[in-house]
Amino acid sequence: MLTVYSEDHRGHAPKYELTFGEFLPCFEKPSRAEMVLARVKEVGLGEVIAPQDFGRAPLARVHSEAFLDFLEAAWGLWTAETGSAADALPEAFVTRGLRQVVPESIYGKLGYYAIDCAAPITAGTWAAARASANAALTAQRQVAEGAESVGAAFALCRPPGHHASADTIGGYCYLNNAAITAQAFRDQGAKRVAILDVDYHGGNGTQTIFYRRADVLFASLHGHPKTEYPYYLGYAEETGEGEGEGANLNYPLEQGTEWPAYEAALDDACARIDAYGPDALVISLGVDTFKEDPISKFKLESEHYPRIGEKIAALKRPTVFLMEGGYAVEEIGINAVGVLTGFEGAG
Ligand code: SS9
Ligand code: ZN
Repeated sequence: MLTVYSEDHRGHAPKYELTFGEFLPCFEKPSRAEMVLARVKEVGLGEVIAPQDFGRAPLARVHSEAFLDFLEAAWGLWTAETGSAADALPEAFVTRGLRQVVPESIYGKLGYYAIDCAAPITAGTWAAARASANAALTAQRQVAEGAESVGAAFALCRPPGHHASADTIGGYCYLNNAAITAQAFRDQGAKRVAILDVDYHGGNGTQTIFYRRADVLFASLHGHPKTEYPYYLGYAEETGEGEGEGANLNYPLEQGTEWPAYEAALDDACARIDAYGPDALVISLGVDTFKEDPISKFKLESEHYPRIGEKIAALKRPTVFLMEGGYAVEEIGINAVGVLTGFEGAG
């Protein structure tokens, strides 16, 4: 399987995030991608190519222009206003009773466009986020134009994307790579696209972007939001709205979930995706479901990841895998690439 990887992610190495009541060193760090790349090479998964630059147009199909302007300008505005070399983070948020205005201050803008303090902006964030989206789009193009031999491709995206909505960042995410990829398939003629999100955290950004649409099915298995980030979305009763009714499937699972319950949910999601009949499949591939993950509470073991890949392969659709979360850095390569080799072995 082809891997798309850019070194530009290294320029995005924020220092601290707010987690467990403290500013802790960021869990989402460059070594994550390096470990996955090393494993891709170690198992000989296939060729590794650099992304092409698709420009801003495919990003703007999913994100608002104002949001993209903000992301591009944020670091410059931050340094100009604060003179600080620290990472840019919000200090107030637009919650109930406040006005939806975009203030002049970068602090005000950050609070308007961010949902939490886990998506710091640094000098290299915009370039890294763009390279990450370009990796996704390059993988998409390979699969869409694909010779028979390219039934699937892997974009080694960093930073991840599934918590970013049309106009918000959060949870280590800036541009929603899965949504951008699904939209690209649609814009190139796919009638229906399915996104399967297996990251531990509910893909609130992806859900929101497609919530009123029937042309993109979103199915997500994740830690139950009653106890897990992102807390305010990802409940089973969220099934879509208007034309999108029935095209949003959440599988919230309890803390401590082990393979049997996970497999049952995954089988159900795959059956629903199969019945939907998508022309293409996008996988938000997070491996923070692993038992040793430092911020998550499922109990999957390394041997289970190839089985996830086999189940995805059984759907027999053109498939783009996008790297999302996974914070047990030592095993992130084994687990993420395990899904891909499982997919290939089944094919
Ligand atoms: C855990 C804090 C989680 C954000 C997590 C984002 C995961 C992205 N107590 N904070 S895949
Ligand atoms: Zn996650």
